[in-house]
Amino acid sequence: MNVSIACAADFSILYPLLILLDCSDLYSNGFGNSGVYTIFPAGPTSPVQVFCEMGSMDAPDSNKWTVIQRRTDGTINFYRGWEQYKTGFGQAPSEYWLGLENIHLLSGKKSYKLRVDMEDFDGGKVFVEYSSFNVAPEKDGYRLTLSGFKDGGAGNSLDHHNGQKFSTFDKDQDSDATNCAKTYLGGWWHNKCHLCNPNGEYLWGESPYGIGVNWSSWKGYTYSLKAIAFKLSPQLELDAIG
Ligand SMILES: [Ca+2]
Repeated sequence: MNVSIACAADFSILYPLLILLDCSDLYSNGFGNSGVYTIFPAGPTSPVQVFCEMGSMDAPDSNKWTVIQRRTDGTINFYRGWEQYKTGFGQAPSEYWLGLENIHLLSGKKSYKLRVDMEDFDGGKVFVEYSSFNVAPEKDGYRLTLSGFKDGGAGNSLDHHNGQKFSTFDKDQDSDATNCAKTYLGGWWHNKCHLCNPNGEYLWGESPYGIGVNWSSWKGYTYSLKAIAFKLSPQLELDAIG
């Protein structure tokens, strides 16, 4: 008994030293199952809980996704201010925002691609991918940079937000005369104002214009999605060549 406890304690000390930056690193270190794990994008003293999608045992070379944003049921309030969007909020494995600082640090340490998976309330499922994804430091407003769009049926609504700084109701860095985050009820890389609003109010389908969890190029501005998740995976060499 004492032996197993000692092993567990030793392991928890060693864990950060492996520099487990993301879910891909966890997979490489023997953690093969999807689920909630602790990663260290800001270094060994700053653990962060995330949901990892490790793919299937049948396809060991498939992408290992680190989920950075997730809406599934409306249990978490996403109408929050700058400090909370900066540091993160919510609960893995349910609904959460990993935090702009963590996302920035992650995206600076490896070359990542982004996948966004979405579901409506009628069983429809679509996605988009971008072959590169980066979030700048806070001094540049956590500016978003994307390229290499691939359509899985949802359309390119996120492109409108490419190059934008992040805005919250208490920090307006958008390109509109109004306060987009306040009008549309969610922190986002708002432009003038949005073509997608993944952090908007969770509203179960048909809903007032622009304030729901919208992806306009798929379901328009008056439909709030059932689920959406933003996830990162390191670019594979094949992706870089392609
Ligand atoms: Ca504004």
